[in-house]
Amino acid sequence: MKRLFDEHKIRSVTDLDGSWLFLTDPDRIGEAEGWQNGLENAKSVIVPSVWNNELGLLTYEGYGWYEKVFTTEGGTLRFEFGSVMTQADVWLDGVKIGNHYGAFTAFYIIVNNVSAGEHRLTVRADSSFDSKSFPQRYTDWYNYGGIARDVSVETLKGITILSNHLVYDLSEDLGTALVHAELELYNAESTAVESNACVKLGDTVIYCDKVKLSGNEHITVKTPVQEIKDIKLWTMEEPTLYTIIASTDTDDLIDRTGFRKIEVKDNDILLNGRSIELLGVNRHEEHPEWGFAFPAKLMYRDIDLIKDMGCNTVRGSHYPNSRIFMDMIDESGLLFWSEIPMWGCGFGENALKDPEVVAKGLAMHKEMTKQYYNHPSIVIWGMHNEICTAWECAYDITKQYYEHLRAEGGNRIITHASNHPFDDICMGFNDIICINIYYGWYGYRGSTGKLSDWDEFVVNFEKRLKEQGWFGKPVIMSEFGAGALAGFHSPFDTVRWSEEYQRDLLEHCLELFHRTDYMRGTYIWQFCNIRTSPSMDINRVRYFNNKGILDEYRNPKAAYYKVKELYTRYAKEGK
Ligand code: ADA
Repeated sequence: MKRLFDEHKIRSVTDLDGSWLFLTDPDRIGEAEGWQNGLENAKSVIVPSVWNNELGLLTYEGYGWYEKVFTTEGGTLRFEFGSVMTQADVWLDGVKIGNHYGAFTAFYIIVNNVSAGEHRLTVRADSSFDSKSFPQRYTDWYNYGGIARDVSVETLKGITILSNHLVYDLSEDLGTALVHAELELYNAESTAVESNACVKLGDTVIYCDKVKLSGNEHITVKTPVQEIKDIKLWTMEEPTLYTIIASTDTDDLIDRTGFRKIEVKDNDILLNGRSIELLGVNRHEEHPEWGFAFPAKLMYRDIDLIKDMGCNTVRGSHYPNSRIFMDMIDESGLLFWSEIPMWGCGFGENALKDPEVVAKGLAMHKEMTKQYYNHPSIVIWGMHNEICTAWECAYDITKQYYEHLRAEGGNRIITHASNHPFDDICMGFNDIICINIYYGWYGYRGSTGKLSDWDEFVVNFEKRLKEQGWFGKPVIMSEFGAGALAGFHSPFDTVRWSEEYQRDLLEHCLELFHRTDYMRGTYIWQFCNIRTSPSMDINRVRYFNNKGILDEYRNPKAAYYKVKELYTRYAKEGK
């Protein structure tokens, strides 16, 4: 299930989820031996899934081959893959048709002149790392491999719609919107075609005109600006969504959007003109049984738990989440932070100075903004997380990514999550300043390991903000927390790994950040425990990151109830 609604009523779509053949290729001999012409001695697996949950394959890293036979009426086909981890090579009937890098965004491949009948689709997923990988090998989540989100094949006819952004600008009183669409059109025929192209927003036609494209031509149409009155806003309490239907004589694309305004003004974050305090958690789209092939039913459960805790926002750490989850978030009224998997000190200086790596990150940002543009719940774009932002090379990257997100990312706040509060040189770009730091858990130079380190931090960081001229930008504590082993209790408040220590640390932090005027929000690390990479070594008991306020099966720890009490109170009293 790709979305919560049908994206097409005219275009014919065949779901390719379900049973596929699967074979590992640890010696990387498959292509030379012609596996793209048919897999032998393969087993049957269910797609979407990750292979690490198959018996004996938990730690398998490298090539995994998948094959599916399907039937088509023929013509121009568009194959869409929601997520292949991390690199995909794709063949149709033994002929290579495409390649994609990046685990967390969708990609598609168009093939013309396919004959009617049965065909074989082969995918080789590669989960291995090299010096240019995103993320790099050293990372604090599990490196799953496989086809983790849905696959489909569609038949394209005549002039078709590849993407559609609904761009809008709200009036001062937020009651009227100036809207236009950016429609990406493709002629699936090899000869010229003329067609009507229309865009409807709810019941209102905002564009309808004749378009003519030459054979296989690909264009983007920016439609004229229209004024829409009596806008019903997307708010946290009433997240009103509008359906956007783009259509031609032979094709369509359906999506949803919502009208809302997010802005930063005088040390404040405003949603639809109202000051908000971000009360959030970081969440990985991960479960020990399913890895990154996260079931839709459980997504709803996570959202219920997040809302029950009193949160009004989630950070999709550390990569674009599935579109269906974003549909649910749009409906929930939660605000969302979306980012790319540019994670941490895994990206050393060599990687950050490598133009290929930088370009890969930019390509990921481009895919994220293109695919997620219409989701109203996404109010924050995250450029990167905990790379060494004290370095000049990080400054250049940040500038490049910021410029792209500003130009292409719609009405969103742009930031990065920094663990360099005292020597970061990139914060000047950001609309809000976001800090990840773990006093009371990790030992930092100069820290005493006590919770009072936090109080000193708040004072010292304010000094730095003033020195740099950044004071006045809202500050968000984007990560802080402590590990707790579910079920381990201690009456002594200093015993690490106990549920009580985690609860008390979070209480200390939340109370301090809530009463600190220059701070405007918190994202606790983290919603629930996650399986992590063996590269984290003994730092991670059970090879899990245990800082969840729920365990990995979503059972609450003591901190859950404390967070719920505090977030509920903060929402009532305001900042
Ligand atoms: C970092 C990182 C998280 C997680 C966390 C931790 O801040 O961004 O992904 O690894 O540290 O638990 O140490």
